[in-house]
Amino acid sequence: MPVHSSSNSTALLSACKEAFLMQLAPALRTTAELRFTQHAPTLITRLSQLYATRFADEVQLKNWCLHLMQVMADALQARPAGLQALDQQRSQQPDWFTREDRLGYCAYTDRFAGTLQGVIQRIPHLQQLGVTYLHLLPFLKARAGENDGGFAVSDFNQVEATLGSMQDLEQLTQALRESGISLCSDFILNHVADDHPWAIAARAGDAKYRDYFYHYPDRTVPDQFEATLGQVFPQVAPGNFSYIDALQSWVWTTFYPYQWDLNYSNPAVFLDMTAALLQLANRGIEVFRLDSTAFLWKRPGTTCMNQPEAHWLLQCLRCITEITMPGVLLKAEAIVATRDLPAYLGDVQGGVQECHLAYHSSLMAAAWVAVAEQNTSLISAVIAGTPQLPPNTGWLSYVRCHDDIGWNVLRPEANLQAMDVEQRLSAVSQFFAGQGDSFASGASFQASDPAAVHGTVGMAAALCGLSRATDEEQRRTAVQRQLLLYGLSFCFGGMPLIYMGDEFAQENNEDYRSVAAHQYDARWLHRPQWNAALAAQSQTAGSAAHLCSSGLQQLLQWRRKLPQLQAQAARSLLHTNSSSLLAFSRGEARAPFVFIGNFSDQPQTVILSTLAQQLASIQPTASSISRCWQTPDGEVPPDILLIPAW
Ligand code: OTU
Repeated sequence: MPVHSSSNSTALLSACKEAFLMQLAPALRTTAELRFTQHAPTLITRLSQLYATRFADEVQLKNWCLHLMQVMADALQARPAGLQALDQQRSQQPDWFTREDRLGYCAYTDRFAGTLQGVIQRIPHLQQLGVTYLHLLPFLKARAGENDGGFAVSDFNQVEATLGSMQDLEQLTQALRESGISLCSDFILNHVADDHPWAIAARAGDAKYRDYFYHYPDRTVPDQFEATLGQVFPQVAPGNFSYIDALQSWVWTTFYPYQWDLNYSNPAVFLDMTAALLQLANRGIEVFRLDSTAFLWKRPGTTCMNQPEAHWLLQCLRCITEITMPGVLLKAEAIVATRDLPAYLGDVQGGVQECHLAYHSSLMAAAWVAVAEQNTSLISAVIAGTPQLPPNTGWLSYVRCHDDIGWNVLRPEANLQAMDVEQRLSAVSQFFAGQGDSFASGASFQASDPAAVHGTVGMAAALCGLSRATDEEQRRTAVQRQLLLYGLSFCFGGMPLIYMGDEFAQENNEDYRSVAAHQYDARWLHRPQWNAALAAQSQTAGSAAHLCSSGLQQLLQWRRKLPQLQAQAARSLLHTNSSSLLAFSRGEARAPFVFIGNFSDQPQTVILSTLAQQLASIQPTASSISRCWQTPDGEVPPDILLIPAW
């Protein structure tokens, strides 16, 4: 639904406009005014909805809004000329990140290249892959000791000392930009570390900063909330509240006890976090991965996920970046069910914009279910439930990331299929933990009991069977499984992502077991170190690393030539004659691209006449490119990608 302003907010809007423009240098005003006119009505309406009741009267609300205008104007004034030029260019081409030649890569700075400066040295590797977007996992100053891989930030204005400095960050973003690569950084907006200055001030008794967090003197309110809350780390961080002696209170800690949830019902928090984001953007960060977006707003009697206000907060951030730095992209990390995902990308009809990109975690998890079950029923349900997206948005489609593969997001689809959900998802997680006659060698993550469904950890290659392969054929099969998953991520629609190590079929990293700050968190099993030997091996024919890297290159070459694969192109699920095939078309019906993937260990026959009935342009005479495609002789239609099965 479009956002409408009331007469009060119209007055507020013009006060804000005047204040904002007045603080800008005259040269910036014309463009800024255009952007303000377009996006500020939604911003002011949403801010009023979120915060009007938090202020004693309208004057206070107005003063707070004027303060925000100051923060925005300061950021725009301070924005380096090169970034302003990029903003201009991207405003003219708002679909720049959705094209078929876009490709993401994700790595830890230290594990990939030692330091931010080291990452500059690795740009040739990224260019060779065709990467246009690099997500470096958290690199800002984090708390010492346990810090959830940097997801417990102590200072938004400092880089972690071992990785470099803010100057290094600026040099890196510039070097990447010159190479056509956008830097994506996590912006951890749900929580800060317990040694962030706000948390320190709260502990010292500063009432202002105590209210940056949710704190309760006894268990009454926490217990009420706990009745409907889930748990992210049930084994090592059970519950959602931690007792903090210095505050003599229970503090909301959704994740680890040292990650204190920020209280976004307090307008001061929103203002300070906005300032932090804008300042980082001015260092040259072009994409923000907004961490844990689903959790931003708490409401009694709910799971405290996906609340309308969480969306309004994101919409406000979007309006703010649109006004001050429209070249910047927002990416939602919300690990939620398929039906709750599209809202993070805004509203198809109403024109309300939210994030540009969102992780499709259900698609990712369902693809792994298809590998385990050799059956595509669940992933087909996920795709059927994935709507067409608003203009200039796309999915972040991925095979693996630094987190576990969470099975719970699939419950709604699994519930609709005639099988016991608990048993089905447990079987999948046991399969990837290598039980029974499984080919996989991963592990279950945070399962509170062996039969419980939670997540799976392990590198893609290990989950695909490479580590247990004993002969050439098994190795080839494992690599083909991984290529099938990557093929899906390249074809689905959005920004595909290669997770560092997957380009060489890198296997698990067991080192974490002897690192004090990591040993309790099995996600480190799939957080590898850059392996120069493997990178070199990938140049030599015959190795699994080579099979994998050359296979990926081949897929990427295809992808770059297929405009049907840009994020906005339509997608239709196609019916096939086999429960282990997944088929969908992309693009217009007269010239579609067709993805067909075989998730079975056995060759499958695809009856092209079945597809032809669904797609006017495909003639039922096509032949196949691999042993499992038993079709009549003839040519492969150019717009059919047959992903070979194993
Ligand atoms: C995110 O993750 C990050 O990706 C994790 O690495 C962090 O630990 C976490 O936030 C806290 O900052 O649910 O939507 O493996 O899937 O924690 C937020 C569990 C999340 C992650 C989960 C996740």
